[in-house]
Amino acid sequence: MTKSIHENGTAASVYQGSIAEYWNQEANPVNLELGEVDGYFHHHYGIGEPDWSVVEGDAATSHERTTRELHRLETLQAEFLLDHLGNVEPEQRIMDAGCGRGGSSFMAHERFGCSVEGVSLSRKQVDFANAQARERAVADKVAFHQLNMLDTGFDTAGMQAIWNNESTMYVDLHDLFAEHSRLLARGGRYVTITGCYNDVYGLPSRAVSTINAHYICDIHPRSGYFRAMAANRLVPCAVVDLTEATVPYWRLRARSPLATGIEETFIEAYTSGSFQYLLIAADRV
Ligand code: GPP
Ligand code: MG
Repeated sequence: MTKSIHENGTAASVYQGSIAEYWNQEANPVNLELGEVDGYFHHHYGIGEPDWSVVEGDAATSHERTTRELHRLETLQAEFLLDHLGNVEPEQRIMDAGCGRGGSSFMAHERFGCSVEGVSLSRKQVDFANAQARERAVADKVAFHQLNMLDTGFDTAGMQAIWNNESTMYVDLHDLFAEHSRLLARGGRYVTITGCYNDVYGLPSRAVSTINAHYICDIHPRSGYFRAMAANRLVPCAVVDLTEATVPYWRLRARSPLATGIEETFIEAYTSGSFQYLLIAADRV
């Protein structure tokens, strides 16, 4: 039976409740084994050229070498996102919208020394990430909250920077950017890395629709980002097409024993031109 809105904690809709449920039960080895490499647990994909030697040589160690390599590419992606957050001072506060198990939040704190608030609908992800914050002895600076990113309740203009690392496809962009715009200080920075469908191709391809069904998400058109930003005082200052940079990650992942079955669909989506992997950075004016 469909759960009511209220049975789903902070979820504002039945849909959001289904997202929380997905992430509360998620335990894909492709995320957990990669995270165990160095303790940074990511829920996003990778960029950069892999060292293809990992799929060759000693079969007994190939799995582990491939896992480390996939993790390295995911970490590079997070570093690239953080490179676009601008200057953040230690006394400032920033927000990871859709923080997953907290990998990027810890990286951001280490880079800037600032306070980081991570928000997720999933109780399990929030508890996992807060346990990591305690283990790392940074719980006074990095905190995770079971909150709806569309309605966080945080103070107006209290954030110097906000990012969504592959989490915008779970929300309406106008609602999202209205809330980000409220939270960001004037002159603050917003960054997203996202998969979007390509308006030049047309409407979503079969591969894009398959990705939507796989993760229960709703991939937006590229145009939708700029429309919703413009309507909410967010002015783009950098747009980087990372499509070519992410395809090798998927080709390597397709050859890993940790593949989940969605790999060929991503390769098809990207190489057909129907889907793009973009970084968009914007100033709050
Ligand atoms: C990766 O999470 C990101 C998403 C599920 C959001 C959808 C992103 C798009 C670009 C469409 P994950 O690391 O948990 O996924 P997986 O288990 O496949 O590695
Ligand atoms: Mg993953």
